[in-house]
Amino acid sequence: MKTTHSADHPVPALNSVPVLHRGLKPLPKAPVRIVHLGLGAFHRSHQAWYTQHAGDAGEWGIAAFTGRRPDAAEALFAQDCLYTLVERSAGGDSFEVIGSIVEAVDGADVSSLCALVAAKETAIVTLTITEAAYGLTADGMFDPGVPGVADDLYTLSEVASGGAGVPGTPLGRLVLALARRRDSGAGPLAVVSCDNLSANGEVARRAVLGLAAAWGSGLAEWIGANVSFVSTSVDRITPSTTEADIAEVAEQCGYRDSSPVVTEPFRNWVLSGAFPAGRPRWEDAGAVFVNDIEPYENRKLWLLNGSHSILAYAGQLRGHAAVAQALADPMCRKAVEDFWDEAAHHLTAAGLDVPQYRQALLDRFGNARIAHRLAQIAADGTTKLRMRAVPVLMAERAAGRTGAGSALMLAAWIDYVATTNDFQDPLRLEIQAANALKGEDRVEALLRLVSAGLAEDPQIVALVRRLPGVFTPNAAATAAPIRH
Ligand code: CS2
Repeated sequence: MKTTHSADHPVPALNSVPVLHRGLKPLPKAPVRIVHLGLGAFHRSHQAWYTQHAGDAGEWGIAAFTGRRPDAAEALFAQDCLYTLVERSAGGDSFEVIGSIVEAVDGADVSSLCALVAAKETAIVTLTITEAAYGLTADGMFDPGVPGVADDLYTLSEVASGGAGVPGTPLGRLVLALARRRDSGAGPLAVVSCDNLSANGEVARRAVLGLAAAWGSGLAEWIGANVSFVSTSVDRITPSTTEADIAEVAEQCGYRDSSPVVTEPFRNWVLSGAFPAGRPRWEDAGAVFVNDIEPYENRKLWLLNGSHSILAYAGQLRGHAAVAQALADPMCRKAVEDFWDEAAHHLTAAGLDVPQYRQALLDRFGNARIAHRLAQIAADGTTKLRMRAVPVLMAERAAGRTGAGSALMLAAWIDYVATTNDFQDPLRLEIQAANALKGEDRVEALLRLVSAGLAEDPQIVALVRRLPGVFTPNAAATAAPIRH
């Protein structure tokens, strides 16, 4: 339904027009029974979509809190939390208004978070807080020394003994809210991590219990007995929204939406764990509940996310900006296929159908209408490579092979951080310090930031050291790391 608007007839706001794209008027807002931390595009294209499509959607509303900034909550609040999901296939776009988010709140509003988590009706807390926000050491353990975490440990112990203060990290805030739930007697609930980490439920449990120890008075024990940590594998490619996307929605839908989300038609959600206070019938929307999530998790983290990281670093070194463009470059494509061959040796569980999954990935990545920026994927390399390159490299070496395909992902990252200052990483300062070193020391220091085990194996260091420069044809000219 294409519409023309003029100065006399400006485009109306989304929440002021009848919502036609679901073929019905907006449903009454569902009551809040899910609290979400990390209101971003991915939550809106994935968990909010599944909740809207659950058979009992009318009973499950989401209150979503932002992370660092209030902007996304303010923009959504101004349009009654409704937004347009643009499903972008190679052949065209389709539009749907999503209404499952019923409250959008600034993450800094910790008292609202506490009130909602302490409410009896709340059954689930979902998380998309990024891999880096779990504050883990390179070996995957809880790290009390991470700056935000250290501050929160102090704040939580102060508040527990009657002092003032507000935790700053999402998990610090969650621990405070769980303490309030215990006090209110509202009973058990499920925490569902939707971040790209292996065993993300277990990782979330470790991080929450680590922080809860600072509270004392048996909070960690209460969490251990009452909070279920569900592991999930989540999948839906969702690039950041652009001004052109906003203009397209106005043009095609005839209303103004400040916060549309553009995503691919494909989506997948595999979950494992208990929901002691109930859950939406997400299976109606295609979610799958399994006992053993590890094979699915590994398939997704290695094949999809791993190849994304190769394309992000190698692709940018080769002058590409988006996934489809990098994949069309034979050199990047070969690196992806070589890594997939290695990963496939360790994806042997029944039903994984790796060849079909690889083909589907080539089709999904090749959808050039999805402008998935490599710079977006390149962020937080130290944390991501730990999940994406290291397990395959280690498994290959344990099987007596070199692991050169996985090592190339690490080498591309090592080159990438040498050629740009423009990257985001929780260990940014440490990367810059390592970059100032020379030759083998530099490679070893960078590998150590990803995983201590890599740096301590001289054969791995030697292997990775031989690879830099592969994606930079003029490596000789650019080999010297830039000074930061
Ligand atoms: C990407 C993921 O940014 C990244 O690191 O690999 O966000 C990826 O697009 C999603 O996991 C797809 O489900």
